[in-house]
Amino acid sequence: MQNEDGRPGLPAPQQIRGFHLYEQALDLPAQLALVEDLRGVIAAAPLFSPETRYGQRMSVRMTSAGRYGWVSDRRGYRYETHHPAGGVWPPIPARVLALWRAATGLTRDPDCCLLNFYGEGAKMGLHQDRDEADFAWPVLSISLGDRARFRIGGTERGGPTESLWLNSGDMLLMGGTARLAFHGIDRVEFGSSPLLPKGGRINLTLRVVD
Ligand code: MD6
Ligand code: FE
Repeated sequence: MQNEDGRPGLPAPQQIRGFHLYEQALDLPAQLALVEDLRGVIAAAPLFSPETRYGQRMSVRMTSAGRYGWVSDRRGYRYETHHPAGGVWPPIPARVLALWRAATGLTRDPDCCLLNFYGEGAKMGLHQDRDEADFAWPVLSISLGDRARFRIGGTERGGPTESLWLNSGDMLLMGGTARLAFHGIDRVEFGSSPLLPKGGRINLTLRVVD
C-alpha cells in the first residue's frame, strides 16, 4: 500500500484540523510485536507517575526511550537524559523508528519516544507539546490497547474543539499548522481492547527534541 505522498506501507491519512490520522496503520501482529518491544523498554525504564509543578500527580504513568525522556516534577516539564531513578533511557525500538520513517518520510530520527500508560480512569488534560527546540519537526503518536477519546483544539486555549476516537493500531501525525494545537485525552474506554491482557492504553509520542 502507498499513501498519498507515495510512502510505502501506510494507508492514506484522514486530515482533521491539520492532524493526519492513519487508521489501523498497524495490524494485530504488528501491535503485538510492538507491545513486546515496549515491555523491554518498561523493564529497563520503569513507569512512573509524574508530578506537575503544582504538586499534583498525573493519572497517566510514563517512561521514555531515546536520547531524551520527558519528565515533569515541581521544577516543571522538561527533557532529561536520565530516568528519575538514575539510569539512561533505553534505545527507541527499531520497529518504532521504522514507523516514524514511514509516516514522516524524514531521515532525521526522533530523540524521544515518550510512552504514556493509561490505566482505569486515567486521562490527560488539554496541552500543547512545546518543550522541543524546533516546532518544524512533527510529532507522531501511536495508540495501542483501549480506545480513547482524543480532543483537538486550535493554537489558543479556550477555542472550539472537536474529538475523535483513537483505536489500537492508529497513528496520528501532528505537524505543520497542527504542531502547536491544543490536544488531550478526555477518557479511555477501559477494557475495550483485548490487546493488553490487563486492559489499559499505551500511547507513544515520537519527537525531535534538540
Ligand atoms: C495520547 N497524546 O494520545 C496523548 N501529543 O495519549 C499526545 O499528547 C500527543 O497524540 C502530541 C502529538 C500527538 C499526541
Ligand atoms: Fe501531547
